[in-house]
Amino acid sequence: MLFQPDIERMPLAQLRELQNTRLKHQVAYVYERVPFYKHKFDALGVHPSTFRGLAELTKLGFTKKADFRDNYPFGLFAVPQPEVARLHCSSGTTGKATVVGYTAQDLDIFAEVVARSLAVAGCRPGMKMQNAYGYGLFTGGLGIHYGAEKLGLTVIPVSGGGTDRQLQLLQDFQPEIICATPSYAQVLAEELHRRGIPLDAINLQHAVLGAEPWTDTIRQQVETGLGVRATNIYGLSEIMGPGVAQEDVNERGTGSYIWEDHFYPEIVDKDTGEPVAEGELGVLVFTTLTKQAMPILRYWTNDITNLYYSESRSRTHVKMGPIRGRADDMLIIRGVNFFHTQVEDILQGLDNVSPYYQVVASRRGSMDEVEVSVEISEELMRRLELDTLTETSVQQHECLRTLQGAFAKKIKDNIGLSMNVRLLGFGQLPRSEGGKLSRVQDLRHLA
Ligand code: ADP
Ligand code: K
Repeated sequence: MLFQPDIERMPLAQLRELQNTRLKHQVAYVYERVPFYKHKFDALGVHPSTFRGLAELTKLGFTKKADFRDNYPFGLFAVPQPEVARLHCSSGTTGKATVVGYTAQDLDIFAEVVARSLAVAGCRPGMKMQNAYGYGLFTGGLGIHYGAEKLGLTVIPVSGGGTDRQLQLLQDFQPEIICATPSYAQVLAEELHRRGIPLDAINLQHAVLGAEPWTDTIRQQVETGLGVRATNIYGLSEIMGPGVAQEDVNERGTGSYIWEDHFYPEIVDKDTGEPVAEGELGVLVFTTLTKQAMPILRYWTNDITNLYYSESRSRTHVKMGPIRGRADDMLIIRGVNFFHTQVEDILQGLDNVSPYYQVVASRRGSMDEVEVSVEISEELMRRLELDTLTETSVQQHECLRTLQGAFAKKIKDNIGLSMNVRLLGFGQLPRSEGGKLSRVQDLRHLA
């Protein structure tokens, strides 16, 4: 099902024309209304009367997180406050939260791209959706909510957390869809199993997961644990919120469509800011094409991914690969760059481990060290008759030492770094409490 077939299947040439017209308009609009952009464009020698559109996009420089901070709270707004229908904040995962605003038209478009995304995820009018994204200043809850209503779903606005109630509602209301962060969907899958609730006591078919990086390791756990097909939804407050990009339920694993008619994406080199070749990894940069309250030109998201026009696609829009992590989450260990999602990826190929892990970087003397903690599976705990797992139990069981060695070797082979592997018992690592979960700790500045 296509929510907006004419847009979703628009021939690329026509899409480019539409983007070009919208971009020129957006540039003229911010030049007139937002002093930040006027000063910036004056300094860069860009003027709306001569700006040629997409061909000159890179002339516009970048907008960065610091620009939001410097203009806190409303300095980047392009409309007078009475025309702002709603305010949201980014969740502030990295530093001070940024404020974003929407006109009534922005909110309509927000709902439209979310509705489009949910349809791509396999949701159909008439289905029930349990929305376990946090409601409030975070764009996730309300963003999904209005898009779901627009598509014609019955929304259950439970918000994040409260696992007992979540599981109860899944059984009582029989929703076909759950929306959550991937780390919270893991918790729901795990708890369902732990409490012995059989899969046929619930009716889920689809899980729409986003707001943090995740890999196929989690997809597999959630899909089996909840009996769903799990797809990726991506977005960020500065640009809109969830619904900037969405993975197709029938094209899982091949990337997520970016809704290019509203959000123009680029990938640039994280050090030079220069555009990279199609398919190469780099920093994702977005330009809004239709925003009224807070248009943002060339926003440096800090998210690392790649863009490509995939062979297998039912829509014309570009796809982005999974977010590998944020540029500022990337650990540089003894000169080697790596993201925690690479560790997550490796877990999938290993037996007897759970999909829970944590990465801690520290410094001993002048040496960087990384410790990866991973939980062994519940099943293996049972087989070895262990309640908890300690260093001694690892020494006592040869199979645990083998597992530890195999994991360390896979890390070394795949990432190119030696890391200390610590095995933990099932349930010993922190779980999501309903929102985003941090899986990396960098303690090197403490040394
Ligand atoms: P914050 O940056 O404070 O977390 P937001 O709530 O706006 O604020 O979150 C947007 C960010 O969340 C993105 O820039 C990205 O880093 C992350 N994110 C959102 N969706 C996904 C996704 N599907 N996969 C990976 N990361 C995601
Ligand atoms: K953000």
